[in-house]
Amino acid sequence: RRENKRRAEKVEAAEPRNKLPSPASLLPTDPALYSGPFPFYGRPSELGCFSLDAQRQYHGDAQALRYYSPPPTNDQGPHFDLRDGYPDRYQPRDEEVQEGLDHLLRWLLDHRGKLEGGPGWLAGAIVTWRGHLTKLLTTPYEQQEGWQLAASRFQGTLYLSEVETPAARAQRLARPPLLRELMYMGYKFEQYMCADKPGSFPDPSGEVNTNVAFCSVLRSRLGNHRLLFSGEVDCTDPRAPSTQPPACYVELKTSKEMHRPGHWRSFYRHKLLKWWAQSFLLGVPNVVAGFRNPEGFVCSLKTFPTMEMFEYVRNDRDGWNPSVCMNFCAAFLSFAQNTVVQDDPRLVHLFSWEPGSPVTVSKYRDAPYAFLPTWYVEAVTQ
Ligand code: 0WD
Ligand code: CA
Repeated sequence: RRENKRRAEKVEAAEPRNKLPSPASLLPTDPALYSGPFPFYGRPSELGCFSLDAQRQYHGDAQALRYYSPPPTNDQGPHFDLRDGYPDRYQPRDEEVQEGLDHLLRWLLDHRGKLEGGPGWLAGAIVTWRGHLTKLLTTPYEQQEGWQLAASRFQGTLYLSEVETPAARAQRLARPPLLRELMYMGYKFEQYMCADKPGSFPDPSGEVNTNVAFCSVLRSRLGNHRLLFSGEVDCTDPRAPSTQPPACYVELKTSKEMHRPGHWRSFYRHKLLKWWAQSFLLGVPNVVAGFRNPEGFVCSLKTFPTMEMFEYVRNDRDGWNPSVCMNFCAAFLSFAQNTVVQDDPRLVHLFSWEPGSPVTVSKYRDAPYAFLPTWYVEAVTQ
């Protein structure tokens, strides 16, 4: 505890000078406080999409969308070498570039005039990445990693953009070589499972470039909160029962091969929670997992329907509950809506959370936390 306090003081001392007097309220995160009935969550509907190319340049189309193309099931199963091509055929994205909401704002700028419900709809909405909402959903059960979310209100809309915590930054900069390779292996699995065109086959001989991304933009509602968010989608299944997005989308994951019941238990309690939260938010019906052996080969695949994931922990005292996740997220969004009252793109409320503590708030003006870019603010203000 004393160690924590000393660390807190150090952070305080390094705090930017433009910190403003902060609201004193806190939001608790204990699961027991959020165990009510499942709140309303609207079926996410896709408003559009965009792509990022090999140079991380924005395109307002689906050019980066790939097609689900699993190996034939009649033979002995897959034998994917996930380490193939590492590091010589790997172009990793530059993680020093903090993009904030920029790509999503670019999409919004091009489409805000054509949104259903008119300009009034957007003024009452929350705009963010799906990944940020995933972190909110899993917060009541998270015991390792904290988060920081910057919030600004502008023309009524509440924008939420993640800030990398000092601990996350330190971990990223000191990432061990084995972990770097493991990250590559996740992307390599996508390459074995996806084709560039419907009806064609995967080509694992090429490069793995993690600048490339296909993002879906959706709207939904959680309780009384209107949401406009975007998430990266791995691929679409041309043979899915519904060809309508997001019902045709497939999420791909890799995980360690498991051999003991205890391994599976722990997988259901921790990993499946994250997989569920991420895919449920966007309305992705299936997650296809590739299990890798110690040599880095995927020799078995398993499809987890998103709506069946909770069944694995329903009777587990140490499991997770979707209602808790969604109720906490709704409570956080209400907390944020009530805290960020001033409409000002240069003003930021920074919501910070560390496991074992409640969510705290601090308030800043301009750099380094302001995240709505001038090009966006000016174009919308005109
Ligand atoms: O600026 C930031 N702090 C962040 C930006 C944090 C998280 C995401 N992003 C942006 C990136 O531009 C990325 O293209 O959002 C996009 C992905 O958004 P998302 O769907 O909301 O994020 P999430 O659900 O956390 O991740 C989806 C996929 C990941 O797949 P896995 O299977 O590992 O969950 O997006 C990728 C990754 O492949 N991804 C990222 N790609 C680039 N930069 C990032 C990132 N920071 N985080 C996840
Ligand atoms: Ca994935």
